[in-house]
Amino acid sequence: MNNKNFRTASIMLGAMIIILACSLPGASDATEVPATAIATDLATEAATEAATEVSAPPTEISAPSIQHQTIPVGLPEKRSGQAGDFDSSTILENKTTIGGDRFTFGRFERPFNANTMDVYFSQLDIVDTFVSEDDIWIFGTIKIQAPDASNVLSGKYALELDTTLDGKGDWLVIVSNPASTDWGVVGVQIFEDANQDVGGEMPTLTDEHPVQGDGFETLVFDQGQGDDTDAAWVRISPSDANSVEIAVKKSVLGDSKKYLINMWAGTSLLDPTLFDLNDQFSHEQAGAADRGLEYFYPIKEVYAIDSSCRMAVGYQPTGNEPGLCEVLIPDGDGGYVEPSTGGGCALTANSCRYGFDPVNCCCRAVTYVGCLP
Ligand SMILES: [Ca+2]
Ligand SMILES: [Ca+2]
Ligand SMILES: [Ca+2]
Ligand SMILES: [Ca+2]
Repeated sequence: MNNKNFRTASIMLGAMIIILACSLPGASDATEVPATAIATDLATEAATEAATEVSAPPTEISAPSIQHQTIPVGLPEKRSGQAGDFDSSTILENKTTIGGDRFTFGRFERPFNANTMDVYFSQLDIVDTFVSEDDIWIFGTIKIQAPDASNVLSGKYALELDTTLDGKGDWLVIVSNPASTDWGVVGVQIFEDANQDVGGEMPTLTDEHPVQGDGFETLVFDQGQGDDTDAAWVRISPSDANSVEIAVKKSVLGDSKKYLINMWAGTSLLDPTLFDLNDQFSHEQAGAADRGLEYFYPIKEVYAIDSSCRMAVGYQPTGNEPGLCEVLIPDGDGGYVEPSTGGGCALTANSCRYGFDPVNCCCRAVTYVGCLP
């Protein structure tokens, strides 16, 4: 390359560099938007976007389009059933034996932590259950021992209904962390076992072979969403801070006039897909709450859960229904004897199948706090 050509090339190259430089962002050109302005715009845009993203969910939640038509008022005075449940509140203190925990029979009394069983959860300890009805609703009341240390009902509470009377639950109405004495649908869900695999081959009892069921798999009502927006409700009883009241529409459950009902309290183990718990876990995995069952004691993978026995509503049970509350069934050998009306007690320990209460002169029931009616 001679000098002239080199000079020309250098000039052209210099011109190109100037042109390129002028077209780069940040070059000193009055028509260009300053970089700081762009940055500010971007930041504002990002902030607006972020603000929109953050504020979007509350907007959706705070503006539900659910229009409720039918809201429960109060519970009927007349009860259709009552079943007490073991009160575990003094177990740790007195080192006494827990009653009512029989894994293989589908009965749980485990308002404690796993393995060490040294923490008691009063908000998960069912002590009494009630059922009542009016023309529209079935009401289940779960009375627990006491709210937790923060004075709240932190947990899940559920009604399980067997409307086909075969011992296999058909419906689970479950509520989470009830907090208000006003009826509401927040945290309320209804699940159905549409494919009827709850309970496996041996309803209520532990199956001989592992059950691969999906529990209550069909969500038919979710906090106001569903075919009936008013299907189920919850409140804390306005007259008793220890009682959770759950209302479910009869029409949603197929208008069954006869059914078996039991109730639950729990946390993560009270999961619709884990029913029946005594089919999904082995006895070895689940453990036992009763010290007398040495091989299985203490509670292990199935913990922080309580269940009540099954009450029969709308019909006279035979007494052979699986999981049924103990009912008064006189029998030939050591059956129930009416207490004498005069002084003294006509009953002895031999009169009672499940324990004798000499103070009140009555027969105890395994699943009943107090005496049989
Ligand atoms: Ca129980
Ligand atoms: Ca209990
Ligand atoms: Ca079973
Ligand atoms: Ca199922």
